[in-house]
Amino acid sequence: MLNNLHVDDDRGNARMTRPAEQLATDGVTVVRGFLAPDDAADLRRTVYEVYALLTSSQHVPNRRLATNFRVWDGVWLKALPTFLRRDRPDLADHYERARRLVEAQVKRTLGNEWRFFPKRSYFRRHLGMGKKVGWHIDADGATIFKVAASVINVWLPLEAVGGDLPSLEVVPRSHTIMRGVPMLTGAHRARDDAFVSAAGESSSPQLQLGDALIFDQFLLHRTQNAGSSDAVRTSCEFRFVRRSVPSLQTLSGWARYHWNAVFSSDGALAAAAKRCLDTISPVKQ
Ligand SMILES: O=C(O)CCC(=O)C(=O)O
Ligand SMILES: [Fe+2]
Repeated sequence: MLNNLHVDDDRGNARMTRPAEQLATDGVTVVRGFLAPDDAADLRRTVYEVYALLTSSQHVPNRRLATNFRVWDGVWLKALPTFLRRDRPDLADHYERARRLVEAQVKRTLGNEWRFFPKRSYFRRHLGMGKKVGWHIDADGATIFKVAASVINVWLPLEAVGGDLPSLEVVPRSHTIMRGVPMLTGAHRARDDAFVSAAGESSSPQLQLGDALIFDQFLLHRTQNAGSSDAVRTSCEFRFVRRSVPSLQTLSGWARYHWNAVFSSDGALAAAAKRCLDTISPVKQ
């Protein structure tokens, strides 16, 4: 059974559940029926209503909520409750209930130490192949590592994916490799095909409404190359964080991250040098 965290062995010692174990070894796990059918349908309805509300809103007071929605049809969950509470308290209650359910399921499936991380959680509406996201890890691609060392994405598609609509394509076990690879800090934080095929074989799981794909922030993944140009797929990216004792690997990751942020050709030092040069020798018109 997937839902018990502590399975006792013959001597009564607790060990990890299969999803927790698989998440640790493969960096990714699929949990079928993560949400019960009614709960999944409620979540879907709620997310669709949030999209309808944001689409029809003349003014969204929170700037980051408004910008994410305008630029990539993303809904930033940190600002969502306050926005809903003001205009649609009924929808705020529905969202809160769904979020709590997801959190309870994460704790039950993976352990009590995981906490919801709204600052890096979103709904995403993927409109056609134009919005396809290329190969990346969330650690640098979604600037997660900057904020926390141990983070997972509980990815819940609100339509069946892996057939007509794109699932996520993942490279199992790539999280171990990627923890040892310098993170990207510039505007382009994608990895190319050659890099990814050297990291291992990929797979694109078929998922139904209610299934969850849960993965580590260092796992290589992208939007599956599937679906027509007018495909619409909506999904939830609920990220969860846990306290972790900083390991040597984590500390060297931090060091590498900040080293890159300062010294790379598009990092802070390069930007400062450019500003300085621009001041000394302004471009002639
Ligand atoms: O929705 C997609 O296709 C990409 C999502 C993604 O990269 C993520 O949830 O981290
Ligand atoms: Fe991602």
